[in-house]
Amino acid sequence: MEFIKVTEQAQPSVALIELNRPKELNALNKQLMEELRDALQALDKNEAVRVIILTGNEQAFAAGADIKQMADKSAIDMLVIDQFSTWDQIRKTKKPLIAAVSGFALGGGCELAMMCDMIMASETARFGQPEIKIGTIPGAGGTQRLTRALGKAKSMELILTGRFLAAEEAHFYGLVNKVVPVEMLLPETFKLAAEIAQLSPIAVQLAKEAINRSFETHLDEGLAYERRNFYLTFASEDQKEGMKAFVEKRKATYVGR
Ligand code: DAK
Repeated sequence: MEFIKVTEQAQPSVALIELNRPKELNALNKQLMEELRDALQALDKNEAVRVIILTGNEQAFAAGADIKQMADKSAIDMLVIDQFSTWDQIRKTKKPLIAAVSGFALGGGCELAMMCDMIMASETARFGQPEIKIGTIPGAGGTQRLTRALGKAKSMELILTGRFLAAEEAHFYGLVNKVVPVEMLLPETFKLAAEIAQLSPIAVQLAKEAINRSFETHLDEGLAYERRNFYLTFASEDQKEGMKAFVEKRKATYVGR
């Protein structure tokens, strides 16, 4: 791996992926996204991992897709090379994926953070979809996910002007879960991850799937999907253990079966 760093057990059951192209503010080129796809696929299969954290560095989570790599491409090049298909893996990841964002999260960087299940932000985090300033528009879900998170008015303002949203404002609008001082970003993110990692991975995965359904379907279908996943948890040892432990007034131990 050249452009990302993966630590499988950064903390027990929690993996850490660090985007690592600092000179280019972690611009997401083809190779980086291929490495990220491969890492996510491997961690998703790794039973020792229950939660994955994705982060950048203090200056940037990621300043977008690599503009230099796409500047002179034609529409047909984009279609035929289809280098952006690697991005599909982010939303296919079954385990909880938490973005820890400091500095710039712009364009594809903002979209990448929004594809994660939760976003923890440092006080220096700045979110934006500035594609309009380089003559294009968001292409990895920005017009959809930002609008769902912020509402139409603010999303229009950001996408049509390319303005940035500061961390506190992003928190006010519900784009991020929490804003913390820079030095607390990873410790606080690990704390959140550890809380989830001790729970039943089966229930966590089914809950994540059901929440994501709410963005993809109408209410009736979403509710039916949720009910199906709820019933499915009763096929797991974890559900038996969780409910038994509650009745016996002890802490449950979840094995992921
Ligand atoms: N691509 C390539 N290089 C970048 C870059 C980027 N997005 N962002 C920064 N860099 C490079 C700069 O060129 C510079 O390199 P050198 O000149 O030193 O070689 C280095 O990083 C440091 O940047 P600056 O010198 O510009 O640093 P400043 O502090 O002055 O400014 C900045 C920071 C973040 C405000 C500025 O760099 C900037 O505006 N960057 C571009 C932000 C942007 O427009 N991002 C959106 C790109 S379009 C899709 C998936 C994804 C996408 C589309 C489709 N599908 C799944 C279909 C995504 C598209 C995009 O993200």
